Amino acid sequence: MEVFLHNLTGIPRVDEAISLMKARNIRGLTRAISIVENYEEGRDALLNDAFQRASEACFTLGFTGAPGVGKSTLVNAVIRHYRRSGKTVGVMAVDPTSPFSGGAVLGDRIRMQEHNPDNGVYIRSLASRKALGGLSEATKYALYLYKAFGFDVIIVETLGVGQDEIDVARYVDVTTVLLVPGYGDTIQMAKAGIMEIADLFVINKSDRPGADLLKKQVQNILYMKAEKERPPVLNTIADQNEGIDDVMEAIAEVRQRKALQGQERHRKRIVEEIRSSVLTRLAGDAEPHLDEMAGKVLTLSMTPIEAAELIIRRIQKGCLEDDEKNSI
Ligand SMILES: Nc1nc2c(ncn2[C@@H]2O[C@H](COP(=O)(O)OP(=O)(O)OP(=O)(O)O)[C@@H](O)[C@H]2O)c(=O)[nH]1
Ligand SMILES: [Mg+2]
Repeated sequence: MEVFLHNLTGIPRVDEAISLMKARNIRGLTRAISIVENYEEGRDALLNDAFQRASEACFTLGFTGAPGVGKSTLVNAVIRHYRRSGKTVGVMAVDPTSPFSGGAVLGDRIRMQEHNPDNGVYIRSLASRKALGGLSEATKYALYLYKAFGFDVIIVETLGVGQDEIDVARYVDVTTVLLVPGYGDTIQMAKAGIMEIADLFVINKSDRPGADLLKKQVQNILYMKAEKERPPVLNTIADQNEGIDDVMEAIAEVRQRKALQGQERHRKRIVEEIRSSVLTRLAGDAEPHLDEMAGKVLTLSMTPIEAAELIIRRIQKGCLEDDEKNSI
């Protein structure tokens, strides 16, 4: 028996979509994405709910690169890797040039079909940017829906061609940029913005001539970066499943490094907050002494440095007296 009631058309309403999502029924997610895509009434309520429930435990991965470099083939291999360890995977194929049923996207759906009967994998293409008023916005909202649904791993496939795609990369934890030998524009692409967002470079189709040369070229460009932040460059032959283990290992390392950096950044922010509180407090404590000390400096009985020293001693003495009082 169906647990959820539906309206006459059989399409879940917004509240039903939210309930289905909470019950981890995939129909809820499919419906939720449509509601967001089509700006249906109740869209904000749905998104607010998703924002609140979005799980930060989801690991989000981006794969980007020019058309045909083998993104979907690599993503397939990555899905297989995670499924072997029982993780659920949500995939989003973002293609700004294709409408929902367009060529490349349809191709993706067929190629990734091998995972469809498997309940642990959900694959969906996002509609064109026009339908959503901005590709990166659309992806951001869809990511929240995926996170609210609670996949263990979320994968976003994008064409690495424009600013929008670069923005999308900022929403995911680890971004992998795919290049292939023999594409005249790869280095050009690598130089434009993509360099900034890549956590990892994969030279796919390494069965083709020029793979080693391309790897060296990319590594040369990356020398500009500090060693700690230099993205690894790996070779794969995705359609033969070659090099995938190394990619997975590199992704895990990057994830760990970025998590540590995140903690370090957070720590630095806290240190700064404490420092500024201390300075404000000390300046306040020094305030009542400043006039008197200025007089002494004016009559040349003290230098400003000695005056500051004296004030600090007085403040410290005051603290000691306070401590003594408190301990009684
Ligand atoms: N020779 C060779 N072909 C590959 C390799 N990996 C993928 N391919 C083939 O390259 C073609 C494109 O692969 P896709 O995975 O669809 O590439 P994509 O980047 O997802 O393409 P779009 O989504 O259309 O941009 C397919 O015919 C794959 O079988 C590889 O390592 N070597
Ligand atoms: Mg593809």
